Amino acid sequence: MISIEERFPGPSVMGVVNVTPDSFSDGGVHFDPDVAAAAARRMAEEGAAIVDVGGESTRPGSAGVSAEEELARVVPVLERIQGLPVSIDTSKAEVARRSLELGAELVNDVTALRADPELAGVVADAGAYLCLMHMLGTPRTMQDDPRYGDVASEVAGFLEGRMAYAIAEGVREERICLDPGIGFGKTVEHNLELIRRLDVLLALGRPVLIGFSRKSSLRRLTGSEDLLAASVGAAVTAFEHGATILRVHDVKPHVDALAVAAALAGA
Ligand code: HH2
Repeated sequence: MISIEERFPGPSVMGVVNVTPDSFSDGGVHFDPDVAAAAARRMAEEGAAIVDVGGESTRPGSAGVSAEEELARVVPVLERIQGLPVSIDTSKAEVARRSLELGAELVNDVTALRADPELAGVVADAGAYLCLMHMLGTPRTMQDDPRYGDVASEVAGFLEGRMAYAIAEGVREERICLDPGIGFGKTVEHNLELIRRLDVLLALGRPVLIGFSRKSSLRRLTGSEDLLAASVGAAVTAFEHGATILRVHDVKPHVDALAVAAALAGA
């Protein structure tokens, strides 16, 4: 299998398909498997390089769901979108295993392999791609007064450690991408600093994924309820700072904006 940077050259758009009743921005919208599958197909047509299917909300305050419930949500969707490039947003080995059998090629774990001791082995055995994301605390607690000394170097240090763990468990380094986890235990200023100083994370030598789409920092910065323009602005800026995979809810406007940003950058 080719390296993740060859498979997802910058800029690559990852379209979000949340099969949950309670996600923070699109909860309930794709809860029906036919609707979720149609949304995934449309995202691929609009230029998404991959669609990220998730059955567990990680919004601030959320408690988590069982593997059975998560499987019941995502499997009917994955069965309907065979042949599309798929990422599975899960922290559970059982969910990842079944999703990889159903054609997923990337495991997106917001806990960076801390939640389930078997997940690293599942990813390694399948030779799947892996996204390791930083989160301070858990979704239940993460927005309770998050504090850092130097947010950019602490996040990079954490991800360096999780990458070493993944590699020790048999995941090939060239399959791994890193994500500072915008909004996961961060204030608005922390999120902005992480993008401004993305070079600190890029210094680890792995591609960086950013998910700024529709996050509450954008609402705080703009005062708007419609976060589309704010999301596109954040994604383009993240790309200009070196992020190559952009996780977004509104695929077409991001694909268009990033195509122009890439052309202007001479990429
Ligand atoms: N953000 C969310 C979920 N998964 N994965 C990565 N790698 N990076 C992110 O920034 C990220 C993520 C939260 O967004 P969303 O999926 O829209 O909401 P919810 O977790 O409530 O389903």
